[in-house]
Amino acid sequence: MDDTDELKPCDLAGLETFEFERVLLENTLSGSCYLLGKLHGEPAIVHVQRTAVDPSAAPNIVKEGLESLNVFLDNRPYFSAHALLKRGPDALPDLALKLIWPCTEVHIKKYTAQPRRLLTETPALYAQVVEPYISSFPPERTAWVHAILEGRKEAERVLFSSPGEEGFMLVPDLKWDGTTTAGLYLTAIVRDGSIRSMRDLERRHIPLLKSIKREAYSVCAEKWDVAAGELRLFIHYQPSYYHFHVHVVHVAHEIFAGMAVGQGHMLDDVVNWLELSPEEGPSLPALMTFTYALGTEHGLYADLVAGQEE
Ligand code: M7G
Repeated sequence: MDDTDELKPCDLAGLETFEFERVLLENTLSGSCYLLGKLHGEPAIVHVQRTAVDPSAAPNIVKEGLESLNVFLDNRPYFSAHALLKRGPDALPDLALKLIWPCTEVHIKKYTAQPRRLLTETPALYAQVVEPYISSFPPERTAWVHAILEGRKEAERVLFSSPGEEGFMLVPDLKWDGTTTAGLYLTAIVRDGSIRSMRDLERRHIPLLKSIKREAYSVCAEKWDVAAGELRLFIHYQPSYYHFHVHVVHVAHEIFAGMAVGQGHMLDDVVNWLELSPEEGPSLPALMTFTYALGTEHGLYADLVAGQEE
């Protein structure tokens, strides 16, 4: 435990210490932005976003939930207004805040607005550039994963858990604040830390991947009445965290960069590659060439570009 373990960043007093430095990224679609600054003197990223409106709560908000209305466009039949919500015990949250503290250079680069470029990663380029990059990450980078798997964090949020090397945990993703079903976003995290990315998958992992699919379907049907056909199960390559996990996202979810062609791979397709892999030797995910977009600030970008040119 170091000195900063005593400090609380994510409460009103902690946020009052925020020293703003610059806006990293602005998203006009979600009406949100990422701010860089310092909290308690340590670098911090704060994501400020308006909460999504739950369609089941919206009619009542329109009817009797508004404190005031400022109509700034009146051009019958078109009207636009700004409104303030009534306060009260049932008031909905105005903002969904996310905080990374203390944050690292990798976080800052990830959330900084930057151009994206397409790259082609052969198995040789994987061995030469990507594998050493993955191995160079200190274990603290995935400390949050181990805290979940060991039941030290987010324990009350766990939706499914199975033990042993072939086990995994299903939890609501950091990206989802639970306000709307259309925004449903879960993450299945495997217990086997030797699977760092999709490239490490082998035929023997087929039962694990199939059980992730089965349990995700079952949890989403039971808890949110969301059917299998409403769920997109996919894997990122490149991911941000090299501890294998599967994204479980409602099909109505707005498409964002992580779902772009090349970045997301359907779980079913990956299972199929494994089924088609030779009985002996490397599996198809280890033998394939992948083309995907990376931000020019990404830690792999410069070396992959140089490797491609060789
Ligand atoms: P990824 O494909 O490695 O990276 O997915 P991405 O962020 O580019 O999508 C990691 C997933 O884990 C993302 O969907 C994150 O939102 C999610 N995630 C990250 N952290 C640090 C946490 C966390 O502390 N708790 C939970 N529940 N999810 C997290």
